[in-house]
Amino acid sequence: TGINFSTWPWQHWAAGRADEIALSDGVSQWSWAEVARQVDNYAAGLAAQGVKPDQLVAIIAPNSIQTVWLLLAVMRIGARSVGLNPKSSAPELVEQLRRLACDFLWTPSPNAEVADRYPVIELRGEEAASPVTVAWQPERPLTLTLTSGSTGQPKAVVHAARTHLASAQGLLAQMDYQPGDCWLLSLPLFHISGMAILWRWLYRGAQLVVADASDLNQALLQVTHASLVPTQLQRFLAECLDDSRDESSDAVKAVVKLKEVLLGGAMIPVGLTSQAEQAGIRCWCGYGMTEMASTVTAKLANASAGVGQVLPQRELVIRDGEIWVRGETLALGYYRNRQIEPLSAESWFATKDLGVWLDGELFIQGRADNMFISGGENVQPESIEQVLLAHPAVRQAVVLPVADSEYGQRPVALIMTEVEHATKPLSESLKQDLQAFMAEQVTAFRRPVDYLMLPEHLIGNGIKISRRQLADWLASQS
Ligand code: 4YB
Repeated sequence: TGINFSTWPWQHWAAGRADEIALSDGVSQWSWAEVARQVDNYAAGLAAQGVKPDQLVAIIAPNSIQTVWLLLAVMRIGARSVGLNPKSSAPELVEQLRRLACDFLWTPSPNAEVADRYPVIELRGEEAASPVTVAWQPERPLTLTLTSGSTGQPKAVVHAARTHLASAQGLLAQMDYQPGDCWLLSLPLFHISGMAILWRWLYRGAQLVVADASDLNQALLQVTHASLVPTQLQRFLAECLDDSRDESSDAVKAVVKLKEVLLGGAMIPVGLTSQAEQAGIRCWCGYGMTEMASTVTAKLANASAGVGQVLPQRELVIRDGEIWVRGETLALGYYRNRQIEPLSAESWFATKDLGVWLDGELFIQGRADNMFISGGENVQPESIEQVLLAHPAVRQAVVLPVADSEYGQRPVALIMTEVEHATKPLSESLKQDLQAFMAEQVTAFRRPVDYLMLPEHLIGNGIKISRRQLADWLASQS
């Protein structure tokens, strides 16, 4: 029983809730009527600069109010956008833009090496003399979102309003996000987790808050809803609980307006969600991926490490241990050579994630392509990481194989700790502590043979750590 929009969602809300606050950037606020007017003006500005339907605009920017306006305006004129990580190196960006064959570029920090190759557009409003004619079309390809598998170049996943809205509808059948609630744009729009926040906002007609990415913890105190990767929640709780040390947990609850947090993107430690619940924050554990427009399964956090049940509008099966998905939220395809090609030959999409159903709940065991063999035994790095994460000193853990003459490969753990700085080697005492800890919990062939500090420069875009880059780094260490 979802909403069937017959216009662009912001126009829908501008008609029904014209004066209600829709958007805020911490300084200014816009009502739905103002959002609809601004989008039309920016759309006219794009059209005046020559942007045409079905053309591709690359956006290289961190989240900002401008990024939101641009994304909406690009859709409004029937064009498409793709977000690139602004932290990528210039050669990486040049290569991605070339592969995407983008028509225009927008970036707040032009770099000659990148920007000289493409027409750079401006975000400027113009009073539309003749209104932009592209009508609402839920099937129209609108957004491209890059997703990097463990190998090779990132793929550009194409979604339409229909798939994004189906994703929002199914998730909001579970999570409570009402007009008056504000969801922080807490993850980048160039990643599906950020894009999904935008569409939940559009679907519900609630509020979206865009804040300076440099102070996430401060922004989290101003909103009711946020999407976070586990490490972000960990940092928030550490800082927030630290500030109110010696005070009761009631004092913590008083400063935190946050009602609901959606977690995802990686294994979610149970200890983390129970700590958040003590601070009065309801946590939802999600499992999802770019090809399915974000969350596929979700549940309210509890004592089990599972990721709950399948949300409405999605289907999920496990074949030979691997998770396959499909449904209304499935992407239109991958963008290659200016064409949209099907994700796969059949209607189901193979995720490469291994999973099991236990007590009516899905458990993610790790990615099939991360598994390696040690002395004839299968080793799933994620299962070792999960145990390491339960150690109080460990904030982040990545387990990788290293070559071994006797076993073929053996596990090594890269660790980020609560206290130490990433430039220092791990202390001997912590190493010994971890060895003893692991000896109690996992069988011998799964115990890491060494523990190293996770190099800070490879922690990545803050969403996902690249195992490939870490493996290259590890190989260069010996
Ligand atoms: C997982 C996993 C899990 C994904 N356990 N591995 O709106 C949301 O759903 C959201 C909220 C907060 C943070 C992130 C999100 C996401 O969208 C995450 C979606 C995502 O990570 N997409 S991805 O294409 O970049 O990667 C997908 C892969 O990530 C999956 O195939 C899994 O391997 C892994 N993953 N959730 C363990 N709960």
